[in-house]
Amino acid sequence: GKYEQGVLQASNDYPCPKDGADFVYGTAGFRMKADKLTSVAMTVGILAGLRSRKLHGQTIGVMITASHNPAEDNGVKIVDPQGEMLEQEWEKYATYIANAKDPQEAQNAYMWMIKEVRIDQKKPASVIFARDTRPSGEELVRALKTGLDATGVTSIDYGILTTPQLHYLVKATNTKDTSHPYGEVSEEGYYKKLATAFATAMDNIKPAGAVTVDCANGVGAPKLKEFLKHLPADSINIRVVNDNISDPSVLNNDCGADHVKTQQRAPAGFDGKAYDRWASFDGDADRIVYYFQAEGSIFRLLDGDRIATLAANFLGELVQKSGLADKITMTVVQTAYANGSSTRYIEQSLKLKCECTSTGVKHLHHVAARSDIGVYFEANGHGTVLFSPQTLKRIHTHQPESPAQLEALTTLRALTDLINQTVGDALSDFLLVETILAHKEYTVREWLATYTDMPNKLGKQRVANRADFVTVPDSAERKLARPEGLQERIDEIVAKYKDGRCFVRASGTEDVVRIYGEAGEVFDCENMVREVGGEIERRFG
Ligand code: NG1
Ligand code: ZN
Repeated sequence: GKYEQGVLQASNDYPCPKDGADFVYGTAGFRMKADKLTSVAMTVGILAGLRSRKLHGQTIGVMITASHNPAEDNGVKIVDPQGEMLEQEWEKYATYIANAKDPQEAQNAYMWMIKEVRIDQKKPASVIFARDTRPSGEELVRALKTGLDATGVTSIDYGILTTPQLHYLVKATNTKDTSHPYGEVSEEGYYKKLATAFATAMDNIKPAGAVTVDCANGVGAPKLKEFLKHLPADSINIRVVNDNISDPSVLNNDCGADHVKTQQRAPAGFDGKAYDRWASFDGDADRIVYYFQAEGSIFRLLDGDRIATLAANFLGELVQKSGLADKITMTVVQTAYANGSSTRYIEQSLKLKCECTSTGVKHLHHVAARSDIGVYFEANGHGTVLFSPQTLKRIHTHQPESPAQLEALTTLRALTDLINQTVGDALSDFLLVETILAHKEYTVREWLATYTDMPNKLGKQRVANRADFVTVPDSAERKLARPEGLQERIDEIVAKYKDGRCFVRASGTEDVVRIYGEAGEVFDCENMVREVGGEIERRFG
């Protein structure tokens, strides 16, 4: 073979830690304390190269980030050719190579992969990579590059980027010589695509007034500022806060989308007056939530459910006004954590189809990709809109029959470029929301008033073994199959509360089971979730 010697050498340079860390490629790739991750980054270089070779030299992406986690964490994640997440089948290969205990085992694992997946080592391999602002990223990039170089992979280091920017570049690279290039293959090209689309979508429309963006002191800050240079002055009245990327200790600290969503309160540095519009990105700028304070400092969150309903509503109107209503259907995809009122609003007011999937973006993305237009968001603010290739073609070839149809169609076309269709993208989603608010002349108050959230609570409970909590297949994790009898007990508790809904599942990212509940009254909701939590603690804690 060609590169076995290289694998041995690279694995010598970056040996697996002696304490035998059990690395697992999960929903967020590999993620942990950064100092444990060096050997893993090297093996990801090897694996990304194999993946590219297997796919006839198509370009694969590697992103180094730990998103909303603390600064001392980091992560490594592989991006497939169209900007999607790594195919599930390959997660176990990534796990397998990362856990090779010594150089010999690493070499064996590599050779096993070549045979198992039938990889032609003579095929070209191409990988592009980037990292967020975490200082540990530099060392991880060196390790990654060692794995790539050792196995003859052509690579490009894009330096510091947001996660969605790397996804964009992967797709742009792989489509550049096709009849439908996704965009110019550069960071600049990403800004130009968004800026042009935003300007078109906002043509003759008055911007929605001042907005403040909390960038979690992460990579979103410099990138948002860079993007703004591509917009004509006055096209948006924006202020960027929590933009300190020189002090790692402040990254995601008391700020950012995850903090705002989970704490249900404004970030550090919040100085908004009543009804001022604020948004928060997370640490790698793939999530966004909006919020404001009502009178009496009451905090109001406009989360992923709100962005999904806003987007679905507006896109539905545009499709109709363009004269495409009988040709294009739309689906909204949510998880069980979406507020029940948002689901009812989508089905009953917007009259759209709504589907529920398991937690995790890859599940939502997959279901959304089956529709003409698929709007998907997790409540935490990660999401986007997918247009099927056929729908894109329809939108671009449709002949408008009136000036009004042309106007709607022009906006709709611009939105297909404004929306990052590879992955949730805080910057792109931000521009989408700003566009919609401007068109609809909505203030945050009017946006919130589209429907009223059910009182809800997300609790968690430590248990002896969370793997004992198994959900019923195809239930979108809303029902437990095991432990035996627990679901029946939960149903009994829920039945006591008016309009109660409650489900329990094992977290994929924390050593807890999550308990989510909704009920007609705040008091009932609190009691119901507490009662279910108590039951679990008593029997399984
Ligand atoms: P888990 O820990 O499996 O519930 C959490 C979030 C998901 C998703 C993943 C990160 C909730 C209830 N769950 O999953 O939405 O963001 O982390 O991949 O917020
Ligand atoms: Zn993120």
